[in-house]
Amino acid sequence: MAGYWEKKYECAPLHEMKALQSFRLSQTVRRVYENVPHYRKRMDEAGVKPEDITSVKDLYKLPFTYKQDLRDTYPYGLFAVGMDKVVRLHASSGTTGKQIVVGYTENDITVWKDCCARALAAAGCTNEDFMHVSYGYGLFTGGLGMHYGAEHLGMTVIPVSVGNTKRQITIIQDFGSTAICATPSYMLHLAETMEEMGISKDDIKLKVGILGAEPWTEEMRQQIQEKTGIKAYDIYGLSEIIGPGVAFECSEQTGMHINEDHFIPEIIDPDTGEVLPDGVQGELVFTCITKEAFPLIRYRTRDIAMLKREKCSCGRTLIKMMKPAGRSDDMLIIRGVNVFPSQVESVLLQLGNTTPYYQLIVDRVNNTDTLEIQVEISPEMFSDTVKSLETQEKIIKDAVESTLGIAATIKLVEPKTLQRFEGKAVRVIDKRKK
Ligand code: DLL
Repeated sequence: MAGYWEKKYECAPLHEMKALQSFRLSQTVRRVYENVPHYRKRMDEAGVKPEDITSVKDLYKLPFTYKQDLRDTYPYGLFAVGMDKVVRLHASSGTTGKQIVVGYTENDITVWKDCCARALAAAGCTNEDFMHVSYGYGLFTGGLGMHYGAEHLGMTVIPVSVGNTKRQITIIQDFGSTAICATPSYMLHLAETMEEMGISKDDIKLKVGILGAEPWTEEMRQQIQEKTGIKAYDIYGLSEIIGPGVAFECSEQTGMHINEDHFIPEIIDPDTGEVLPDGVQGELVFTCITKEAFPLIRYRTRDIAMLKREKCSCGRTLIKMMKPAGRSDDMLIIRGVNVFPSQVESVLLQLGNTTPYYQLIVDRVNNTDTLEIQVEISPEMFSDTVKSLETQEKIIKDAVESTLGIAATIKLVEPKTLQRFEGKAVRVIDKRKK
C-alpha cells in the first residue's frame, strides 16, 4: 500500500483532530483579529470576539470571507504578517474580475510542501520516482506547489511546465519519468500526441498521474488510464487556500482526503449560509488554521461538493470530499435548468464512440436559451456513413436530454478540430454574456 507522509496527522483519531483544530482555530482567529483590520471590522460587526471562538463548534459564529473581499483589499490587505516575513507571492486571475494575490511565509511554504508530499505519497510516489511537472510554473500555484512537494518527498523533479507537447513526450521517454502532474485535459492531450508520434504506453515508464485543477469525471479517469497506462489520482486545491494539496486521493479513490489539520472544511447552503450535515451537497467553505501570511476565515470557494467522514481502507482518518461537480460560477442555467459541464462529459463518455473533446455553446435566440454540444467523434466513426452519424447524433441527443432534462443540439465534429488546452480546459462558450 502507498505510504503516508505524516501518519500522525493523516491517521489521527477524530477526537485528537478536533482538539488540534480547536486549538489552532482559536489561535488563528486571535491573530487575524489583531493583525487584519478587515477581519476585526467584520467580527465587530457580527458581535464576535476572539474569546468566543474556543472550539471548532464555534466556527459558525464567524462571518464568511468572499472572493470580493480579496478584490476589495487587493493586493495585500488581508495579509496577517508584515511583508518582511513574506517569501513568496502567487496570484490567480480566475475567469472574471481582477486578479487576487496570495502570500506565503517560509513556514507556509513548509506546510504547503507537506500537503503536496502527502498527496504524492498517497499516490504511491517515493524518492525513487521521477516526477514530470506539466502544471504551469509562475503565478499559478500548480507548478511550483507540486514541484516543492515532490522535492520534499525526495523525488527527482523534472520542471517542464506547459507547452511544446512533443518535446514533453520526448522528455518523458528519455528521462524515464515515472510520475506526472498535469491537468486531466492536458494529460489527454499528451496521450493523443503520443499516439501521433507513434509512441505507445509500453514505450514510457509513467505509472502514476496526480491530476487536478479542474473538474473531471470518472469516465475521463478511465479514458486517461486506458490510453496512458497510468493510475490517475485526483488532487484538489485553490490559490486562496494554499494551492494544490488542500485535498488528495488515496488508493481507495472514493473521494479526496482533506488536510483538515490545516484547513477546516464546511459545507453550506449557498443561498442561506446554513451549515449542512455531511453527505449533503453544497458549497465548500474552508478556514485556514496554520497559515501565517494569508489565513482565510470561512472562505466561500463556490465549489459544489459533499463531505464524508468514513473509515477508509488506506487507514487515513482525514475527512473526504467527493469530486467537486464544478464551481457554482461554472454552473449554467439553461432554460431554468442547472447544468454542469461535467454532467455532459459523463454522458458523452459513457456512450463511447465520441472522444473526450467537447464544448458547450450557450446562446439566447428569440428569448429562449439554446445549448449546442460540439463533440469530436472517434477517427473510426469519422469514416462512417452520413446515416450512421445521424443515428449517433440522435443517441447523444436522447442521452443528454434524459440526464440533464433539457434538449440540446448535437454537432459532431471531425477528430482534432476542437481546441486543446495546456492548462485548465475551457468547456463553455456562453454567448449570452456579451
Ligand atoms: O487550480 C490549484 C491546483 C493546482 C489544484 C494543481 C490541483 C492541481 P486555482 O487556479 O486557484 O488553483 O483554481 C482553483 O480550480 O476552486 C476548483 O474550482 C478547481 N479545481 C481545482 N482542483 C480541482 C479538482 C488550482 N481536483 C479552482 N476537481 C477550485 C475539480 C478543481 N475542480
